[in-house]
Amino acid sequence: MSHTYKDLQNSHPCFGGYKNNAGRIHLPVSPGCNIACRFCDRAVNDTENRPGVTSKVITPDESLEVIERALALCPAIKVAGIAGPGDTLASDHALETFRKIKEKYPDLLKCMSTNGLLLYERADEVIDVGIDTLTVTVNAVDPDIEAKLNKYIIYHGVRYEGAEGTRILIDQQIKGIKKISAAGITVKVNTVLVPEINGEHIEEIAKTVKAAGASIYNIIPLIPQYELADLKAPCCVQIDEARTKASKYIDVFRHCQHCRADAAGVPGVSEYGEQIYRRRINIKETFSHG
Ligand code: CLF
Ligand code: SF4
Repeated sequence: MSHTYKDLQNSHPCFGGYKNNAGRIHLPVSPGCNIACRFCDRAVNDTENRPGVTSKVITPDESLEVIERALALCPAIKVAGIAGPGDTLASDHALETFRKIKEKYPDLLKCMSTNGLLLYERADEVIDVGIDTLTVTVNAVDPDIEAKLNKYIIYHGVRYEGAEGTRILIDQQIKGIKKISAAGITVKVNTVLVPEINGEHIEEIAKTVKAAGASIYNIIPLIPQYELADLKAPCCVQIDEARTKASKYIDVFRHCQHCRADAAGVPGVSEYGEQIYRRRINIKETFSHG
């Protein structure tokens, strides 16, 4: 059964349901990534509190134990999300985890977040598994702009640098969004706002992803680090302006809490990640979008 965008507004914290205090648990099962965002610092530690940051990857079976603990502590959790630390489609761990969740916790909404490089070719698997909500991070729809945000991609074992890679990435993202939304799955698009790079491009992204079938759009401020460490994070006024521009074309989500990849609880209200995951160790790893 697919959930309409309207239903989700009552049950999913990131699709408008924040008013209903619905919670989510993130399961950090996905290691490794197949693209190289210029703002993604792969050397992170457990004192950081950023999107996608998590201390360790867990197995699909461990996820079920984690969900059990999480539901005992926070019955408001209605959504099981996978948003990192790497890309959810770069390995099979996320889809395998969702298959297990479907069996054991059929009432939890299954929410997946991806960079979209493999979305089109893996769309049938995503649909079969019964993903309820899918988020694709689209930071530009122009390969030259995206090349300022992304250094290279690894696609079918080949490394493509700069605009050669971002052309493939954008093409796969848009085709993937079309296929997934045509199957009745509600799609959200996230964009990391980097005013100097994609600030003037937001309307174009909003328009393009809406036309492809996305229902809701979430603009996330850059956390300046790695190659983009010298840029400034957008201020509240810049974020608000970007959201207002985008809202001419698509519904805009304004309550993002920049969750870690192992967050648990009601975003902005309660946080149980520390208790549920028990140990957040200090290791080098990748991180992803939230
Ligand atoms: Fe998680 Fe993301 Fe699903 Fe939400 S978070 S995978 S869509 S269940 Fe939500 Fe957190 Fe913002 Fe993400 S507040 S970072 S938008
Ligand atoms: Fe990959 Fe996400 Fe990092 Fe980008 S931000 S390189 S998609 S893990």
